[in-house]
Amino acid sequence: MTPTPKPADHFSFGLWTVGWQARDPFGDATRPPLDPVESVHRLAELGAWGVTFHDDDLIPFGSDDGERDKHILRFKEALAETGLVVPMMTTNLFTHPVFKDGGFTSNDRSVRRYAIRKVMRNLDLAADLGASTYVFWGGREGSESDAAKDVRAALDRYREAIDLLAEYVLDRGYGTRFAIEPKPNEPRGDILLPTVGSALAFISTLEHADMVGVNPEVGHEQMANMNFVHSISQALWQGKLFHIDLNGQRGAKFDQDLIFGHGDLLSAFFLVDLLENGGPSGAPAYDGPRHFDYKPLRTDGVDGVWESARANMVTYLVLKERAAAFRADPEVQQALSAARVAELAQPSVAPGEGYKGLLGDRSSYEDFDVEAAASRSYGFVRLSQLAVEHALGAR
Ligand code: GLT
Ligand code: MN
Ligand code: MN
Repeated sequence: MTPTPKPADHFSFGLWTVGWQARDPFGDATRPPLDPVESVHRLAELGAWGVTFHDDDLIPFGSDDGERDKHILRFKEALAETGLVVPMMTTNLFTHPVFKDGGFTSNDRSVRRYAIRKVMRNLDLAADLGASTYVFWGGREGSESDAAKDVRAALDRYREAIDLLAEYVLDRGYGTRFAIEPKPNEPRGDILLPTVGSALAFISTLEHADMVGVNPEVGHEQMANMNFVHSISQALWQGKLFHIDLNGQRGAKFDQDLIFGHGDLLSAFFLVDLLENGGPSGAPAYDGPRHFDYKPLRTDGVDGVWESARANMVTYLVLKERAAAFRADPEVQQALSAARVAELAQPSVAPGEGYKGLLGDRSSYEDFDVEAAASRSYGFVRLSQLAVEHALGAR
C-alpha cells in the first residue's frame, strides 16, 4: 500500500512546475496552458498543502493594474475554497529579454533598478498572501564570457540589491525571510553563487544576514557534482536551510528537473532521513515546506502532470517510511555503534581541557598506539548495505 499525501505532510508545488507546457530549447509546447486556479484545485485534491509562484506565473508580464487585481482575486478565491496556503513566492527576473544580462547584476544600470522595483512590488503581494519565504534564483545573473562581466562588481550589485530589499521588508514590517537558490549554469554559461557553499559565503557579507538563508535544489547541486546531503547538512549546521527544492537529477549534465527520487534514489533516501530523522542524531532537522521543483516529462499529457505531482509526494512518503524503519532496526543500531557514528558528536578535547591538557595527555600522542588505531575496521560496508536494503524495502 502506498501512503496517501495529506496537508500535514507540508508538500508544496510551484505553479511553474505542473504548469510547465514543456517548451524546451529544441521543441515547442506539448501541453496546453494550465489555469493557476485549476492547479490549486488539483493540487489540493492530491493532498498538497501549499502552492508557490513567480509574479509572472499568476499575472502575465505586462498586465495592467485592473487585470492584475482580477488574477489575484480569482487566485485568492481558489485558496480560500481549497485551504491551500502560499508559503513561498519569488520573482521572474529571467524570461523577458530585458533580463538577458541579468536582473540585479545586469551591466545596464536601468535594468538593475527595474529588477529591484519588480521584486518590491511582488514582495507587497507576498506579504498580502502570507508567504513567509521569498526566493531569489538568479538564473540570469552570470556570464558566458569573462571579458564581459566584472564578477567582483556584479557581487557588489547583488549584495546591494539584497540589502536594499531586506531593508524594504524590515521597514514595511513584513517579516519575510529571503532564500537564495544556487545553480552552477543554465541558462547562463556560468551563474553567480553556483553552489550552496558560495551562497552561504555571500550571505555572510550581507547587512541583514540573519534574514537570508538558502533554497538548495537537489538537481542544481548535483549538476555541480556536489553531494546534496552534505550541502544540506552544512546549510542546516549554519541555521540557513530556509527552504528546499526537491527533484531528481542523474549526474552532472543539463538541469533535468526529474520527479523526486527519479534521479539518485539512494541520495534521496539519505536526504529524507536527514530532514525527517536528523540522520544519526534522531531529531527532525527541518520543519519547513517540502517543496517540489520539477518538470512533468515532456512526453506526457495532462494525465502525466497530475501523476507526476502525486509521484513526488508518494516517493517522499515511502522514503520517509523506509528511513524510519532503517533507524528503528536493532541491527542498524548495532552497525552504527560498531561504526562509531555517535562518537563523532563527542568533542575531541574535554571541557576545560584545552590544548594544554591535550599536550599533557601522553595517551593522546606519545603513548598512542597508531598501528592499533590504523588497523581497526570502521564497518561502514555493513552499515551502508543495511541502508540499501532498507531503501529497497528488503528488510
Ligand atoms: C526556474 C528554476 C528553478 C527556480 C525557480 C524559482 S524558477 O524554473 O529552474 O530552479 O527554483 O525562480
Ligand atoms: Mn532545476
Ligand atoms: Mn528550483
